[in-house]
Amino acid sequence: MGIKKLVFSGVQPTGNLHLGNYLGALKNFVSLQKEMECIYCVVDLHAITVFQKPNELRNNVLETVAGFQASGLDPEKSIIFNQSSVPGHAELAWILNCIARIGWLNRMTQFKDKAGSDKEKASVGLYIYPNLMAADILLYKATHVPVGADQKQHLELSRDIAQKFNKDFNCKNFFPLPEPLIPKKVSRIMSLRDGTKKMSKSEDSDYSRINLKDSADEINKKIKKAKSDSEEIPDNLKNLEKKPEALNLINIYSEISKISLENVLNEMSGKEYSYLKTKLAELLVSEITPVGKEIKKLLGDKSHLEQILKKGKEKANIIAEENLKNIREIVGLI
Ligand code: AQP
Repeated sequence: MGIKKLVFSGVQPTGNLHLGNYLGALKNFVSLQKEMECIYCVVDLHAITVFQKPNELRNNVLETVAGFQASGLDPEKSIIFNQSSVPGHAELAWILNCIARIGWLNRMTQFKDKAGSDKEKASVGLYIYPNLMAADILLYKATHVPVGADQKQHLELSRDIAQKFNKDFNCKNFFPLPEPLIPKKVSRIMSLRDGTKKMSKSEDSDYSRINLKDSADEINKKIKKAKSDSEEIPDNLKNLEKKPEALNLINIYSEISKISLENVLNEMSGKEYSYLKTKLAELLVSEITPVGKEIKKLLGDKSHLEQILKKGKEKANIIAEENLKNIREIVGLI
């Protein structure tokens, strides 16, 4: 009998969901929900690895659930819940802290990026964040994990941890090795201000990202101000290699319009970037503003969002407890 396919992924409730989350993760979540059993988690324990104001955190959890639903996730089809409501995540994370090696964590580039220059001052939680992520996935024995390219390294670590656990405890195939599902074309949406950095919720400048809740006016302004290039749009991708901001805008246009990169260049080469920006802003307004309006509408009924979390928690906890029972036994915990 083959392994049962199960999808797991998480989103941090750290602020406004943006175009990177939408194209890199949420759209993928929605299409997978049609094919497989899916578990989508608002990862609040990950969020607190960096200080969060308690009231903002509570609101952001609900807002993330609203973002899930507004993007097309159906709580009747997918399990939607918040991480801290299922205690098994923290318990398994501890066990996996004892499996993962310090050398493995030292190689994680996201810690280096997020901790900045003074690593001594970063929280211990931020350092062991990838072990908690492995626990999130392995707690459900998930086989597929839709993520943006920024999470590829963490996924590889989750596979290493699963493999070492299976080997150390002589329980071959107990944990399946989770496969990353990374969108091929838009694996990484970059900042509108600096094309070498990914679009991110925690970036200071709001002009660096398109938020799902942005109005048509804000989207138009942000795209108009986005960094591009003073030369004309070229006719081949090679000429965009050293122009990450311009490439990013073209990539986003290609993804949303569903026109291949080559055809976008065929259509636009020789034109100024203002031409692309006008068309891109139009597309973004028609794709993103309905999602934003739906998020705002859903936030008007918080009890509905809390109810989604409550039902999701109950379903998730059943799977988690069943797996944890076996994990405790394998490890020798009474
Ligand atoms: N710029 C991006 N391009 C493509 N995919 C992205 N994702 C995030 N940013 C981009 C994907 O969205 C999912 C949820 O990410 P997250 O919010 O849990 O954490 P993150 O990757 O740390 O996102 P941010 O916006 O950068 O949050 P902060 O600023 O709080 O750290 C993941 O699948 C991620 O790959």
